[in-house]
Amino acid sequence: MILALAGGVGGAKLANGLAQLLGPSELVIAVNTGDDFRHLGLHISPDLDSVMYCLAGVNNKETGWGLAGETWNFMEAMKRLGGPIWFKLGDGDLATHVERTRLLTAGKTLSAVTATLCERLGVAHRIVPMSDNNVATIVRSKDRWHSFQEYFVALKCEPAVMEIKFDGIEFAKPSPMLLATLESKELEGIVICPSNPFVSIDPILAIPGLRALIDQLKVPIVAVSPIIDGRAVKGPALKMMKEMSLEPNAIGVARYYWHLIDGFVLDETDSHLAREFETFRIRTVFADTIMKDTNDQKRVAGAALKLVADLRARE
Ligand code: FO1
Repeated sequence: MILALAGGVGGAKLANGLAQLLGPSELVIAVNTGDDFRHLGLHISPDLDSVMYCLAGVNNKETGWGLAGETWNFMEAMKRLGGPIWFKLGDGDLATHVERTRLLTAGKTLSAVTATLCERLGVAHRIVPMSDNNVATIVRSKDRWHSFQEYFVALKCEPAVMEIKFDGIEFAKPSPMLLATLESKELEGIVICPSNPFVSIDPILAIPGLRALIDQLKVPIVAVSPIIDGRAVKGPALKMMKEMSLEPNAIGVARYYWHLIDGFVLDETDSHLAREFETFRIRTVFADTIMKDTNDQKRVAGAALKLVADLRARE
């Protein structure tokens, strides 16, 4: 069994590739919920939805979030009423948030609600929230703290990030399936998807006790670089690295993950960095990691799984 840690668009793509190669009993995808927030009275879980829609094959491939072929009547009506329209909720997507909120209000956990939504969308693989407790990523720019979606969507990632916190993390427990997977004898490896290390992967790793649990595991941990040729495929990862004085390339990512990972999948355009990686005790492989379609996703997932297998064979 493989555990994938995912968040955002890059996470959804690799998770989908893994789901093409592994059966539902062979893969658990644990997803960041630090981006979750309440909006218009609804519980929005952007990363869970990005992964769920992608595996259901109904995702909007242009934006990376939301549904394909979406209509926007709700937003247009909201605009006429002068309501908040900064966060775009398509008509079909809105149904997901309404149903999630209805089930949560009825007392179900986010894990149970996610399993129900996945089942209804025909997703057989296990997509689980990192935690059933509320955790909210907040970012500080100068002397102001912003909620994640305010920073990401309303402010278009423009403020320079100086500090990141995960509000409520001290009370968060790993979701039951995430914990069970980490404690399972069947676990063969962990794949860290090419998601933003600071706001997608760190919230998962920051759950109290989780890092200690991972550190004592004997299985290989492999990350796929979200930075390709000195550029973030999508989102503010590279900008954040510069703002946090980290080397703004794949080396910076590897250094950030250094104590955690055994293997690193980089894009072949970064092969000139190979010599620098010799100083790390991390096995690196270079592959074409651009994921435009399902075949690309399968190829990158295959490279990550091969690296897990190679590292296991070496032990
Ligand atoms: N991202 C945007 O840049 N603008 C939006 O209006 C927006 C709406 C939205 C609605 C539902 C949803 O699940 C995701 C949405 N996202 C939007 C994406 C979201 O902010 C990001 O995917 C993540 O939080 C970062 O991983």
